[in-house]
Amino acid sequence: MIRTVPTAPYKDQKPGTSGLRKKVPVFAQENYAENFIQSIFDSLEGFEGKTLVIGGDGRYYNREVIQKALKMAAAAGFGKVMVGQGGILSTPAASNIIRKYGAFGGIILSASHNPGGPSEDFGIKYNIGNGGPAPEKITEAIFERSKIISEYKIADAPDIDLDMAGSFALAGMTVEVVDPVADYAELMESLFDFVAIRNLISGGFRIAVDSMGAVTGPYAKEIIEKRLGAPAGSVRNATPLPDFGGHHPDPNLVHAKELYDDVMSADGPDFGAASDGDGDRNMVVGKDMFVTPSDSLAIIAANAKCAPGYAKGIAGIARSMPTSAAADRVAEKLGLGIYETPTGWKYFGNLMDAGKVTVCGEESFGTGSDHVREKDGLWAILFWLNIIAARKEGVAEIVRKHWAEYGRNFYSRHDYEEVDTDAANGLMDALRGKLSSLPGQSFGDLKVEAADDFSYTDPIDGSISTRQGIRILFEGGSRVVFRLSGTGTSGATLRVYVERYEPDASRHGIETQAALADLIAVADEIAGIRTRTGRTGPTVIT
Ligand code: VG1
Ligand code: CO
Repeated sequence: MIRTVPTAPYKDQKPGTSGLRKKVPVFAQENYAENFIQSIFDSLEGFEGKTLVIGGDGRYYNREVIQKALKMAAAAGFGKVMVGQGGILSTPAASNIIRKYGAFGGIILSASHNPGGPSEDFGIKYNIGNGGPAPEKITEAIFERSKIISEYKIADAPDIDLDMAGSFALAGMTVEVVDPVADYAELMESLFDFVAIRNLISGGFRIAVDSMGAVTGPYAKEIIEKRLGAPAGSVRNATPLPDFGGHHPDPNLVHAKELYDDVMSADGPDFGAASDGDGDRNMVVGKDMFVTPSDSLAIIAANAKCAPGYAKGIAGIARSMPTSAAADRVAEKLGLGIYETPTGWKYFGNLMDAGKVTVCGEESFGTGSDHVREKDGLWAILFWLNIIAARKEGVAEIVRKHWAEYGRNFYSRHDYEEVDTDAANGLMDALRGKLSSLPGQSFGDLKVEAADDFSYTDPIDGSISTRQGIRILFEGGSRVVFRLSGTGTSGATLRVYVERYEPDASRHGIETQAALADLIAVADEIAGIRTRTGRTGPTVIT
């Protein structure tokens, strides 16, 4: 029995960098989730009888929304839904399942690195048939639809038991509750040299993986402990919890500090890694070395042939605009194509589908390849372990040698979180107003070469994305970038990205913030961050 329910539109269902994210109480409003899910279905065509994939990162409200989505998918006419057992699917695992089984698309329930719980964040994202996040054309259509929606359709049926694997009927549609880990683990095993990594570990190389109480726990347990033989307990915080055990599941130096401190301690592990809420981000640390995500992308690209899945070499590299140019130097040397896209994984999809790039990355702890169409935290961790096993060198040695060969791109991101929205918009508008007058101006030793608001034309389909971040480029390759976050749920978050290229190896040991101090000061001078936001410093430095 299909029920048609009248509803009134909400005006705030505009997807951001990665889907719609709101606080749980917002999502729990009457028909709020239903409206958005129906708006997704109303924006798609030709899915009658086809398969939809549904899963989430296990956060608070995950199960409730999955039940709604299942019944609405049945009412909309899907033939089958594949849903992760327990409602669990990491973002890269969902992408893999969509691709592997030729699904029409997928709904991923996650607010990624944002905290979870009754008063924290929830999110819904739609992925298309290539397994990647819906492009802007579709997210725009969903938003437009959400503004005028007047009814949704839902099957009147009992809830599906998400904890029991198997096939079930739901109002004429099949629901297949699938093992969330098996296909993904098999994919990883096909890409990396598990024998070499297993030997590395059995030879005494100690690793610690922090799943931060979020979705990667079961994946890391299966792969790192079971298949690669790391001792039990190597994976920490391995049970996905609705509130992530109170953790802020963002793998960076602030939120994964415990792991970092452990690896840096005298008798700590040789290698540490962490993943975010939905499993698409990664942080990698070795003894005496934190690997910046931008460097990680460059090093993975430079050493790709170490991994069997990439032994033939890679087609090209793509990075988001704020990500450092470390990867550009690798591309140049190896004669590979390099692409600079706006922030957000959705911009990489076309390049991968067209075979232009194999490896992609973002400064925000995101790295991935064309094995799926999402960034992939565990993939990056395994890639590092494979490189370490193949080169028989530790993290710090690999990184230092990379800098010596290519030069070092000193890099840092300063976030000002929950800033007053008007103040943040005012700051960006004022910067935009200054762009034409900046080139030629000097600030101490730094002379502005160019300044613009980044705009991207997709080389495959010609679509244009404007206002993607303000860049101030200095002579010699240093730069400062300003953007407002598109994933936050309260106030505005100002992100300031600072980068300096240093070819001289004798200067590579300088502490990052010190190496960037003059640029950080100039960023404040040009944008008036302190005066406009009332903040004396950033909330998070990565
Ligand atoms: C942030 C990151 C961006 C990333 C996005 C989604 O976006 O900066 O690089 O793609 O989160 O990642 P923003 O708009 O807040 O800067 V995730 O792990 O939330 O799916
Ligand atoms: Co994420």
